[in-house]
Amino acid sequence: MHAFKALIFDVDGTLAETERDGHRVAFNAAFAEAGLTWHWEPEHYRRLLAVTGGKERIAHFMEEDGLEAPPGRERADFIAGLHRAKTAHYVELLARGAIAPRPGVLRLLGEARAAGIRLAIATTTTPENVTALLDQWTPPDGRGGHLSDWFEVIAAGDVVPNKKPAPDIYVLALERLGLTPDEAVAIEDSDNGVRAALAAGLRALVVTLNEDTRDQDVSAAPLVLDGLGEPDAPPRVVQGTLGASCCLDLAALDALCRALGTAGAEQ
Ligand code: XBP
Ligand code: MG
Repeated sequence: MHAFKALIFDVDGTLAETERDGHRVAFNAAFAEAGLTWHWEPEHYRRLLAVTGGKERIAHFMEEDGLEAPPGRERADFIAGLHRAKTAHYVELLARGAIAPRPGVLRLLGEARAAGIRLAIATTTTPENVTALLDQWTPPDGRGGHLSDWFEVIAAGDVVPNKKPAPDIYVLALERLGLTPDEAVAIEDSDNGVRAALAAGLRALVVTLNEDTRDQDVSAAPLVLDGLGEPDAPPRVVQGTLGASCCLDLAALDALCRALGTAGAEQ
């Protein structure tokens, strides 16, 4: 018996490094296609990541740089059109196999599924991006099929009024799972994600920092690593402990839940 019933994963930056070589490239392709000279370099894009949601990010950029929609175009409609084109470019890029899972992701998903732990997603990105990303990877149990089918709940994008750092998407994921916050563990990569999960009441929270988020303040999370890691390539522990485990596995997550006193599944 494990100390939690479900794992709720963030997507961008957590399951894979999707931002710099994925979303950013797709935004730039959409801008070029629309005849705009806008171009987001990696450093600029990293700063823009403070704003979650692609449409919201474009709107923020336009505001910051005093940019207007073309004459005769309504602003929200213009942004929505750009964003639709961006999504198409992103999905196309994924179909070319451009983005690999972060080390340890498929291992942990495989362990969780074999143990009957339920899987869910809570992300600000567009739903079709999530399935496109998951389904380019081979499910680790060797039985074929689609990896997206392993996830009982995929809570994504505009289905909630407020994106992260608001708690809405986690609240929705928990609601759809029919679980209380103490029965699930969240896995995130950013300060916005940490704030969202904590505000939804999820105390068992693991952060796997990456190139874009390594300088962010995620100190409110009880366990912070630089990745999930693999037995032959353990992660660096930034905060908290992996217990007796060398990388993030179910035993480490059990120990985390017990230390926090969540251990919902055992009560
Ligand atoms: C991800 C995001 C998303 C993506 C772009 O945050 O902020 O906006 O960058 O996706 P998180 P869309 O990892 O916290 O979910 O363009 O589809 O919005
Ligand atoms: Mg993220």
